[in-house]
Amino acid sequence: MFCPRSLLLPKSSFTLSFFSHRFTCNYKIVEMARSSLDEISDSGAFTRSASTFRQFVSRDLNSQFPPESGRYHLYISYACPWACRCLAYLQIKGLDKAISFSAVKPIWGITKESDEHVGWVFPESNTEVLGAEPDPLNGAKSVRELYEIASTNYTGKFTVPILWDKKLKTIVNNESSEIIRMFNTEFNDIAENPALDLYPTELKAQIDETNEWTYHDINNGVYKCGFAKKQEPYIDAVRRLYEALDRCEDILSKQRYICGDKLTEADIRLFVTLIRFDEVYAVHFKCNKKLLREYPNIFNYTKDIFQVPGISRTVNMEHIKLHYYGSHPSINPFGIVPVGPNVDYSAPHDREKFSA
Ligand SMILES: N[C@@H](CCC(=O)N[C@@H](CS)C(=O)NCC(=O)O)C(=O)O
Repeated sequence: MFCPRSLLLPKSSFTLSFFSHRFTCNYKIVEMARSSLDEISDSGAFTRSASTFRQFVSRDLNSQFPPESGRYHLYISYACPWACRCLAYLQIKGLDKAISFSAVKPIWGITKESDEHVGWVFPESNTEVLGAEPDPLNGAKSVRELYEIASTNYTGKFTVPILWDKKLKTIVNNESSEIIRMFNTEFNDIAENPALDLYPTELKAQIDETNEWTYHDINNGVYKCGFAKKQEPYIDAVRRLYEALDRCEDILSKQRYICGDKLTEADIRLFVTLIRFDEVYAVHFKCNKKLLREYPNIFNYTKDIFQVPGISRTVNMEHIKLHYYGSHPSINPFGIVPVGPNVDYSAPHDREKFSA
């Protein structure tokens, strides 16, 4: 049972605190949660809901979404780890000329005048926030508007990333784990780096197995720590997070990458969380049992991935910090952004020792 907080009611209807308990009144509401902050179960634990748009760009001859150059656009936030996985693929597969992309403003804002919903919004000009740009395709003011263009009866969250089809003016897919699979294989005729295979046949089982625990305990695990509304689910999420990080440290003490001696999808998926860890999650999500910098192998590994050509362009620490510290008033009511620690991930690392 979810406890919807940001319901789509006219501003005048009720105060939000009215809804901070289990919702039992008869007024017209939108049933599904509208923001990650609302996805809290009765036990106080954060429970992420599944993505909705799940179509595939495919090289199959009768595909509704063939991999044409210039046809698709990736809407991202530089703050969002899930969106940045996709951006990382765009860069390292050499797809940035074939697939355009743009970033929203880092701090959530009101998405519509008529209600209270807060989410991703576009800036009014290219100069308003460096790195963010107005919607180049639909002139939308918010990501919510894109969902409303794509579907008239959508009731889910208005999340990034979005893979948008310019031709059919719709969302193809809003699930990053699937978008990266498409980018890995389906655009190889137009990719500048088609030979790079981050999900090779011989490693598929190992990558899937690694993704399973890294997703639940690390990628999503930090959110479970940060969004928990009761002590027990927080403690449980922290325990699992640090067991998983210890497991990574052990694996990375023996090999360069998380699935062996080759960069794979599992590394990109892990990296987007690790790069945000000391700057944000350690403070904002209370993941402070140990810093990333206290794990020598994970720390060097994070630098190693950051230095893969193209990856550093996907890391905008200003947007990352502005977003988390500025968009979750229930966690950080005054939106103060901590000044540190400014970790230098471009500094030398020791990971080449494994390639000798
Ligand atoms: N399952 C999605 C999750 C995407 C997601 O949760 N994105 C967050 C940003 S990090 C978002 O857009 N949240 C908007 C909201 O909660 O309203 C994926 O991996 O693509």
